[in-house]
Amino acid sequence: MTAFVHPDEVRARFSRAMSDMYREEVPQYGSLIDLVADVNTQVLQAQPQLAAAMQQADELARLDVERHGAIRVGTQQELSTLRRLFAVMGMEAVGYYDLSVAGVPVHSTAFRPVSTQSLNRNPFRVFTSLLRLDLIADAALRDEAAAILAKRNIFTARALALIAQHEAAGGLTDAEATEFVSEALETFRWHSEATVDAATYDKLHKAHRLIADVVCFKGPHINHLTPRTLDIDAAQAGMPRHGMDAKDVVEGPPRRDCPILLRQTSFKALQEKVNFPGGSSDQGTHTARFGEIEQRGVALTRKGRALYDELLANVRSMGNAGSASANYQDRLQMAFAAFPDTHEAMRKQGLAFYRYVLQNADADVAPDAMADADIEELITGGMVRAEPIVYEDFLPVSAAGIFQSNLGGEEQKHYAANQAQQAFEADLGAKVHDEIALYQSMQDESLRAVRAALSASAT
Ligand code: OOG
Ligand code: NI
Repeated sequence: MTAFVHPDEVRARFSRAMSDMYREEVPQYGSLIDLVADVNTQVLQAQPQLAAAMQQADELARLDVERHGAIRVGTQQELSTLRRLFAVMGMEAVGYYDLSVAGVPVHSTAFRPVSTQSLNRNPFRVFTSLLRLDLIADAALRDEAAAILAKRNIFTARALALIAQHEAAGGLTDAEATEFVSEALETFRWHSEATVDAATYDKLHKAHRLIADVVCFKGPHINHLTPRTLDIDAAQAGMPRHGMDAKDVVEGPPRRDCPILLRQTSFKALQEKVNFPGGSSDQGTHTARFGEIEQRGVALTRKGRALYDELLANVRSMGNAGSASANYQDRLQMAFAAFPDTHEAMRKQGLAFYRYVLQNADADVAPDAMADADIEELITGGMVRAEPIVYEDFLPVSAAGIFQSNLGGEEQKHYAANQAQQAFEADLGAKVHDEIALYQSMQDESLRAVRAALSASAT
């Protein structure tokens, strides 16, 4: 029997290779990684309790390899093949994000590992957007874009063969996995030569900058990678000192004692030279690639998420100014005073998800009493601890903010709210996981394990 490389290992290799490639393509990303590493070291030194908690939750080891990336594709064929490619690395489509409301003609999902064990080994995720040509008003332009996209093939022949091999055999050998990583990498590489002439590029660019980005190049270049920081405000403040043009505001919830969901910011996309084919002397520039940082907190239940959405909407609708207005962070802070900021309160009010861990099975309580004790009693009694479950997904309003500040333009396009999850899933060739259901089952599973261990020790 041939031994297959575990998909988690293929993903870890791939994420490392992507990071190395992007560091070469966009040197500022390397500076960002260094900055984040410094900030994280300082936080862990200053907060030994946090360091211990992360150690205990098995999260410390993944901190340095933690990152996500993003790509944008143009066709059903590209999206469904990506699903098969990411499956080789144990990554599945989680969540549906409609960004048309925010003026970006795409809808998206995130490919990521789903089990706790796989997330702890390597949480690499790829936010993947599909261009919605149906939102382009001009029919001739829509057809032209579709015709250009129909001609390209974003995967190498060998990558396609290895995907098929993985599906047929159920895994890849070490040599195949190595080859797969380097072949898959080709899909995400930057190509400075456009596939269309300058006039076509300009026309598509005028329709929407994002359309040009998706349609005019050989492949879906990785447009950013994002390490995880333990203090996003410190990292944001450090960016200008390291020569980075930081985005104005941090997206997501405000700074809190107990972080929730996801906070994100980026250095703005760089202007890069573009050449046009056929020996044309035309030169242009293209703005697409940037670096981002994120700070992750506890995953919220549907109830917690509804409260988050409500508070955020309140802040953003004040004076209808969105996140661009002055005092945004202050107003955010004020509005979120209504969101409990201790883990105990969030847990008791059912706002966030926790993993229950038996920590002291032979405590001073009669075992049969423990077996049916209320979970809160067990926590108070010190037999069980509740660890926050990290939010592994994305936030549509934040993602829109990241898109907007990196498309390089001031203009805002408006599309009507246009959820099309079923059409997206048809193009993907699979249903996306409901992210909240995944957290719920992690929490339930941990409770079941605690109960099982207690009743085993009671007999
Ligand atoms: C994706 C932007 C969204 C995030 O972290 O929310 C994103 C893109 O620009 O393609 O990456
Ligand atoms: Ni991102």
